[in-house]
Amino acid sequence: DVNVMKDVTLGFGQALDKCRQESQLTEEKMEEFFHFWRDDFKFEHRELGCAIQCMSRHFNLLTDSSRMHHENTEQFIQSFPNGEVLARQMVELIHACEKQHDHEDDHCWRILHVAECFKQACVQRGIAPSMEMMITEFIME
Ligand code: BOM
Repeated sequence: DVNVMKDVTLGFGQALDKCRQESQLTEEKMEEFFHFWRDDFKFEHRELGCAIQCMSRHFNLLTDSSRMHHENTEQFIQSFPNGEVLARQMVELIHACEKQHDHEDDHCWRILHVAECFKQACVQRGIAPSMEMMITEFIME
């Protein structure tokens, strides 16, 4: 459900400010985290992968080898309203994307490519929120 994805993205995005410095992700490279869902968003900056790694760590969603921690990620998603309707599906989508990119040794690059793959999978399944929804909600908060 696109509403759940909107809430999870905004929740996850709360860690962006904290992670900007250590990942070197400038506002020029990504202004707000919800821009992730823009149709024309380009996954080209390694710094974004580093920032997603830092943000995931912040919520304790990664294992020691910087892969998704399945149980913690499922619980994190379930902590949002109606999160249980998407939690399993999201964990499965991310895991399928991890398997596709497992050969990539650099954690930041791998996570960037996993994130892009995850977005594409969400768009295909119709669970990606629209930018209109994201902006409206972001302004209301
Ligand atoms: O192998 C490393 C796993 C990293 C997961 C990357 C997933 C991409 C997340 C970016 C978008 C997030 C929106 C919601 C948060 C879901 C937890």
